[in-house]
Amino acid sequence: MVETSFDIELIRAQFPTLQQKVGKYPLVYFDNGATSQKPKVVIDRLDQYYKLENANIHRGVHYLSQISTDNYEKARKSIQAFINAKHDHEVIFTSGTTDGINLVAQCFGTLLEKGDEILITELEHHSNIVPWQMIAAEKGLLVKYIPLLENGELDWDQLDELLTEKTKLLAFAHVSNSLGTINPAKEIIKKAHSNGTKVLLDAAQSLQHFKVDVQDLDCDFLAFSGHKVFGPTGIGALYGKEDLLNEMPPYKGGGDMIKTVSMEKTEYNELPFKFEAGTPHIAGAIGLGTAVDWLSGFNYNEIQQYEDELLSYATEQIKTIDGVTIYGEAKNKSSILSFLIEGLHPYDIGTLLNQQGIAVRTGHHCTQPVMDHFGIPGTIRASFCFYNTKEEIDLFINALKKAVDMLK
Ligand code: 7TS
Repeated sequence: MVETSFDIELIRAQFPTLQQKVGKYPLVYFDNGATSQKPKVVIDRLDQYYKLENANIHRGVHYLSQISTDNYEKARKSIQAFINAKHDHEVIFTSGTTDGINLVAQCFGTLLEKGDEILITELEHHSNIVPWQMIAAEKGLLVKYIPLLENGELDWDQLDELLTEKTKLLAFAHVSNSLGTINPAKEIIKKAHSNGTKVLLDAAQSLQHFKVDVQDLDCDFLAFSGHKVFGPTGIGALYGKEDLLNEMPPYKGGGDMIKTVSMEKTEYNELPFKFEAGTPHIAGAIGLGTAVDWLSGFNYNEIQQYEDELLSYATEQIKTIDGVTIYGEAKNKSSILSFLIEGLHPYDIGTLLNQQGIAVRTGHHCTQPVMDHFGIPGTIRASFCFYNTKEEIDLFINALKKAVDMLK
């Protein structure tokens, strides 16, 4: 029995999407790794913004523009508090994790020289691989990888050897989106720093599951997406240490990121505006502020314990099905269950599960090097959130058994 001290029915009641049926089946949403559903408080906040507050920010002296600007900057402070950044201007609004990583690759990348090295891992989402390969090709840098082990953990023992005097940045996922592995971020960051290497943490899959404190971790950059932490799509944030952000040139040129522009030259604005060219996703930022305030109202220890119990229960149950292989059995693992069933195509399983109201993801999950490592084209991935229940896992397992019977 999954025990919880928080009231799961009260939590679920806040999510309109979860109240639906898919045909005659209740929706079982196990695609939280891709995006989370939104609580009513966030939906209402967006509604209020567009109904009553809509105006462009930082430019107007009028009533609505001032309200919008205040709320946008208040959202930045909410995110500062959420990740415990030292200053609010260390929080840059982006369109998501991908955008944040690209910003660092381009702007920090500008400071690097031919022959410098970027260290990433074999476990990364494509958005933490491709931007580094792009800047490496442009600047003549070398991208190196921490290798993956069979159980889904990274071979961090190789860190000392892979870090050289040329390694300027280490970038890695806090939590793997395809295997659920939780990387020992604090310890790794400390080692990288002792080599003089800066660290970017891809927190796309961690903030929704456990407390992340940028000052405690001492990461130099951290990127995350709003839509995975109960906020809107198209918004996210990049945290960067003040001195590094100041040192880096801007990412995009345009309005709001400048102090003065003449026909000859431009003087850039101060942080955080230097990195926020153009009209931003104002509603999104405000909605994200509401989402992280809402999430901060929970006790993370309870969330983590509850999700661990869900994962253990699902893992135990799925092992009763013949021919199941689980990918990712790290000791420290987040609530992601990736698996295959011998002889069956993941896509067929996903389709039959969908016909029974179960939403899972199939494919390579934008982590093709991970799939190559295991010699498979993809997996079926069930990813859980604290609004999921043991009863939903039972529905999933029964639906999976039915799908297997139909296909075998
Ligand atoms: N990094 C990790 C670890 C991710 O899981 C994702 C998205 C990203 C970066 C990119 O985030 P975005 O919001 O900028 O797209 N992961 C997934 C997934 O697992 N299924 O769909 C998106």
